[in-house]
Amino acid sequence: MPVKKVATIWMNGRLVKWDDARLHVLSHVVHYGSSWFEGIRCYETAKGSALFRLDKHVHRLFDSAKIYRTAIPYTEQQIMDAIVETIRANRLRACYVRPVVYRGYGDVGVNPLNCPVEVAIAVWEWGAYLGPEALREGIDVMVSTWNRPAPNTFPAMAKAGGNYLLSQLMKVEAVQAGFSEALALDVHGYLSEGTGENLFLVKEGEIYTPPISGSLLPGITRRSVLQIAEDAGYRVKETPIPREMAYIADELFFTGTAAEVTPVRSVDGIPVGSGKPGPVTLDLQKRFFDIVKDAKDPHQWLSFVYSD
Ligand code: PPE
Repeated sequence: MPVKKVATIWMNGRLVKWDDARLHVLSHVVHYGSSWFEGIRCYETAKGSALFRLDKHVHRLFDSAKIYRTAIPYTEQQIMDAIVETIRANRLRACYVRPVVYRGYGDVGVNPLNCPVEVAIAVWEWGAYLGPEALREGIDVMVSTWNRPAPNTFPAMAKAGGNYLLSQLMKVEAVQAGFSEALALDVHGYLSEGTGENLFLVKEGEIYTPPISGSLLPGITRRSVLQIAEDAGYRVKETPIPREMAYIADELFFTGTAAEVTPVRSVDGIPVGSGKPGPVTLDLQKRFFDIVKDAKDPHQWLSFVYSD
C-alpha cells in the first residue's frame, strides 16, 4: 500500500514539501544502513488527538543512536516539539509518526564519523498494520528459518535501520509461503519476536513474553501491555520460552506501535488454542484501545497535540 502523502516533512530543523524531502545517493545510510528510527502513533481519542508514549519513543531513539556512538544534534525536548509541530502543520487527527536519524552525505567508506547526523520526521495516516481483519480475526504466522542475532552481534536493543535487513529476510520468506508474518527464534532456539512486533502468549491463564535478553527490541507497546496486564490482575512472566510453547499455547498475540495488539490464530499451520483470538488477548486488546481511543489513561501515556 503506497504511503498517503501529506504536505510537509520536518528535515533538519525545518518543514519542507513532501516531495522535496530527499537525500544524496552517496549518503552513508544508503550504503551501510546507518539509521535509527522510531514509530509512534497519534490517536484520535475521545479527548482529542494524542501521541502514545511520546517521551519513551523519543528516549529510545536517543538510546539507539547512543549505542552507535552517534550524537543527535537536538535535545529530546526539541524532537518531541518537532513531532507535534509536524502533525499540526499537516493538520492530522490520527497518524503514524516516523522520526529517523541517519548518517548523510560526506565521506564514502564504512567509517561514519565524517558524515553528518541528520534528522527527519514524517507523518502519515496508517491503518491496521497487518490488514483490516487482523485485529479482529488474528493472523497466520510461520516460525522463520532465520534466527534473531546472537548476543554481541547486531544490537537488538537499538532500533537501527540495518537490523531490518534481517526482518526483511523473515518477512519475505513468510509472505511468499502464504503467511502474514514470521515468528523468529533467538540463537538458542527460544521464541524471540516478529519482524516488527513483540510476542506474548497465554497458557493456563498466565501471560508469558520473552525477556529482553532474547534478542528483541524492548517494545514500548510490550512494556505497556505488561503494565495493563498487571493492572488487570493477570500473572505475567518475562522468561525464555521454548518454541513448542507456541504450538500448545492457549493464546498468542503480537504487540507493536504499528501492529497494536494483534492476535495470532495459527503457527506453522497449527491452530493456536481454538484457532480464534482468545479471551485474554481480546481483553488486553480492549484495555489497550480504551486508553488510546477512549483516553482512559491512568498512567498519563497520552500527550495531546492540539490545545482546542
Ligand atoms: N520488535 C521490532 C523488531 C519492531 O520493529 C517493533 C516496532 C517492535 C518490536 C515493537 O516495538 P514498539 O513499537 O515500541 O511497541 N516496529 C515498528 C516499525 C514497523 C514497520 O514496519 O516499520 C512499529 O511498530 O512502529
